[in-house]
Amino acid sequence: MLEEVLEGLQNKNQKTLPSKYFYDERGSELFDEITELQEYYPTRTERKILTDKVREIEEYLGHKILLIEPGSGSSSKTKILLGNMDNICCYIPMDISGDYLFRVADQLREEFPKISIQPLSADYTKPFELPEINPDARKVVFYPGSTIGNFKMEKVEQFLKVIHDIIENEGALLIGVDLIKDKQILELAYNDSKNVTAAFNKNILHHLNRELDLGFDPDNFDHKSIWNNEKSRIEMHLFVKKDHSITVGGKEIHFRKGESIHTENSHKYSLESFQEMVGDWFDVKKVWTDEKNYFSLQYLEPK
Ligand code: AVJ
Repeated sequence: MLEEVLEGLQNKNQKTLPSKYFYDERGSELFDEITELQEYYPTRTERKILTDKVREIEEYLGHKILLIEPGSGSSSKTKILLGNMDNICCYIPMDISGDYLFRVADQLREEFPKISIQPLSADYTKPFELPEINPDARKVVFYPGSTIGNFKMEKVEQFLKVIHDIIENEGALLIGVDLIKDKQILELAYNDSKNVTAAFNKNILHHLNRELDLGFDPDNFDHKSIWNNEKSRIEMHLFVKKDHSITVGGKEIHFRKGESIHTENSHKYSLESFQEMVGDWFDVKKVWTDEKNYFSLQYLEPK
């Protein structure tokens, strides 16, 4: 962790921090709050697509499904599928944090007694193995939230390869993909009026202070998210308000007034650019969108 943080902060042109460090307990709470904000359209829109299209989704997925969800968290969107489809025999929620995962799994067993719930505590960004349950069921990976948009290009490829291997020839991938739209709508979704996203962004500093005993003063930074049109992504930054320094692993890091720490990328796609990105591994077989074309849920089969 120290090494990664130091590497990002020693970057000459643009300081960075790994976005995975947003998510301590407070960070997860703040993210949940973000998903309920008026300006943050993705969660609401994806849930509506799932609810409205569940009959069609059921048809595409086939009759005996083993549903696998990398990074399942509270499984809140998955409940829409589990509760409304009759063809899911088993569900494998996956997360790095085991405690929370097993607690959620117990709740799911109570809520969906007919579905076999088999949590798997693993890092899905690296190759992993599934427990050998129901070999005749069709393996379908569910990856909502447009989380794929947070990955760097190498990580996208790695992820697609891992999923392609896991589902085998007969499986499928059901994935949430956020779409390009007006810059103003995008920027508001990541610069909300209640400053919840600002607190979420600054929480990375609190988290690192605690874990690595660093001396970040979050008040020395301003949150701002910017649409980068060339790279088709929202970038979250923490802008330095005044010159100051902190010590990280014995090294002094200087922050110049006006520079920023780049903390997250959230890529947005057109239907074409997404198809092209996954094209070496998957065929897009069906796309569902909302009426404003803000968000899409896509059904992919392996090549
Ligand atoms: C976790 C990928 C769904 O990129 O929209 C929300 C993270 N960051 N607001 C996104 C996030 C700031 C979010 N995802």
